[in-house]
Amino acid sequence: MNRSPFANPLLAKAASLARGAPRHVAVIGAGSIGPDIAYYLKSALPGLKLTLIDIQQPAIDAALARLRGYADKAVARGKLDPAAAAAALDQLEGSTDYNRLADCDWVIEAATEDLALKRRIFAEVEARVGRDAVITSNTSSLPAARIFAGLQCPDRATVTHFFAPAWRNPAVEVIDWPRADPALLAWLRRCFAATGKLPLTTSDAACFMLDRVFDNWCNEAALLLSDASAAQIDSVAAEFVHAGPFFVLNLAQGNPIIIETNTLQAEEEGAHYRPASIFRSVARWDTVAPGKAVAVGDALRARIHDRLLGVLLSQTVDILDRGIGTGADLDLGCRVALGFKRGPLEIMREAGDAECQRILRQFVHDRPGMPTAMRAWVGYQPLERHVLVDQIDGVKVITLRRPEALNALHDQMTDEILAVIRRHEDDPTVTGFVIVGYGTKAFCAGADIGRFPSLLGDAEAAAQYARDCSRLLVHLDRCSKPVVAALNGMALGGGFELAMRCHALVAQRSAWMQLPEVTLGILPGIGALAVPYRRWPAAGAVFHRMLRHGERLQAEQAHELGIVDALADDFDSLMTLAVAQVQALAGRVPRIGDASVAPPAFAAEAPCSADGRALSAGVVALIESAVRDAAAAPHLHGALEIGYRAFGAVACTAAAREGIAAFLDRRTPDFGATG
Ligand code: DAK
Repeated sequence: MNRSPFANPLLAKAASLARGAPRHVAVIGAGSIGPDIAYYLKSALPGLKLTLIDIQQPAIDAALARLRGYADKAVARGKLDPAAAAAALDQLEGSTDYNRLADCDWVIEAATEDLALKRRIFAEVEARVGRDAVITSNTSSLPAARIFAGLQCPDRATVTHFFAPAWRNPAVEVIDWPRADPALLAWLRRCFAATGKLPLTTSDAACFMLDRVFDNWCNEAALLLSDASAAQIDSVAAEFVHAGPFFVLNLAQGNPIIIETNTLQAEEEGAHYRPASIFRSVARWDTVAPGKAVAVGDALRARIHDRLLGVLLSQTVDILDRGIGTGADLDLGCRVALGFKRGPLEIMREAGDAECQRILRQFVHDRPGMPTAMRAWVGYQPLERHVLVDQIDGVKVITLRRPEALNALHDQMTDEILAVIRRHEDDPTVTGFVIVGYGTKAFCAGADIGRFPSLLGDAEAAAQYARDCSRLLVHLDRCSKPVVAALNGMALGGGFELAMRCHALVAQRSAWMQLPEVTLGILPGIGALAVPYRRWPAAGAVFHRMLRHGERLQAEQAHELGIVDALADDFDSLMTLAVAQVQALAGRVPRIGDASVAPPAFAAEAPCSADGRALSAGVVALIESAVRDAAAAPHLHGALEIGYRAFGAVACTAAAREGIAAFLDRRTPDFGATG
């Protein structure tokens, strides 16, 4: 499984791939998912020519109207400007004529889940497209080996499994089946990652990785209906998922899908996968909406809980034992594509080994034939969940991967970065490290704001948390091997604080930096009050504005100020520069100076954000005094300590409570009454 040389798909350089960006894509099937795939592609690649093929003209007309509706809605909500919407709808056509495929470089089939139909379509496609055209099928269950058995050139074909709604849901499974050309897989993975998707490589098992989880989760829920109502089962499932299985089945009209996919699994792997017979007699489930619950007695709750967790554990160990996907991808995919609150391996870790083993033992007893663990329990946990690790020319590339939160840092991610550096620091074959963000939008959107509410109100605990969180940064201060930050997009708050402790920064021209903490009623507690003034004293006035007003700093200006060492036009050159910087710094890692510094005085200015919103005067005053005290401190350690304590102080303010709550409630904070 996964023959790609890189875990981060964007590290496969464009020039190394056999194909360039697609120019003409056809999507076959104007039903439910085809048009959504088309809209995703046209939004991400507006210059692309896209042809939607179907045998029914009314279906095509309805699909094109749907796409126009999406674009209109996005403009009305301010998510898309009218010019971008017009570009997304330009060069978009529908046709019932397969001859329109002739000059396509990629054909995506998204017809009904019917093996014979799909094979007929691919025969038609292959008769019309050129030898180099890529062919992919959007199926949630049918193995590539079956679908493409009749193709003359199967090496250019694979399954790309999208998730609803395909224009917005980033997950897409890319199936690595033996006959697919590895270069095709590398191209598809890069193409998806470069257009905002999250490609997850899986092997060619029936239902791949994520549908094995989803289908069996739903099937198990249906089997439990002999003991409990759909509403009770969904109420208990809320511990694990944002929406219960029956609610989702109603939403997706999913009963026939479970019948199909579980019948396929039963045919391939045994009768224990047979779909619950009730799926054939019920059209709509009587259940509760997410956030609502019905009463469930303790004994019944425990039984439902254990069966649902049982099927999740059973599928998880099976997926990992058979190498269908990786643990990190499974966790991420379950969160992003299936709406799980935590990935199954995270749930396993939190529940503890003994409890999980008890539940799995009971589950395979109740459901004979279902998979059980084939190796020691501890062996299932991945080394890293939130970072990817690659190697280029003796340099370890650490990719921050939390696409659902723009790569925001949390404790586990910080610990993983530190663990990777520690693991390779003494390895003579490793020259140093590059840290980069996953995707094209963000290096890192800062610290995970969801963590902050628990820090408010206790100055000592908040300051201690800041100290604890700084262990990675303090390690970088002393690290003997160079660590370079490659800013591939926005670097905000704690993400910029991480970058400023790296030994060099390189950035794409489109990248930008910001310290938005003051707009949240807090302050940056892990270095930004102290480090920039010691490291780039000439940029003191710029950092004052960033700290007090949350002003953005564009990569080009940061380069002029000497904060960013080199600029790149695109991701490939960024990585080349970053690796070269590591090599150039080997054996002469620069250190942040200890000596006190004299930053410029703060001008008397109203506390307001760069876009004119009123901020908290109290928080601005805390920032200014901490900057002055930290600059005067006789050594870096003391200056950092001032920042930790300032964070403790700000955590006890009404402004912090308001700012954090407003972000999490998705509203503008009102600092009018907070001081
Ligand atoms: N934390 C958690 N989730 C985040 C996030 C963050 N920092 N930034 C973005 N996200 C999530 C969004 O909530 C959204 O989730 P869903 O709504 O899809 O569930 C998803 O990422 C995509 O974001 P948007 O939909 O908002 O994307 P847009 O392109 O529209 O906007 C944005 C991008 C970056 C302008 C916007 O997301 C934004 O304003 N995000 C917040 C950025 C921010 O304020 N970051 C700084 C955080 S404060 C300390 C340690 C560290 C720190 C302080 C103390 N101690 C240990 C004491 C550091 C503090 C910070 O970093």
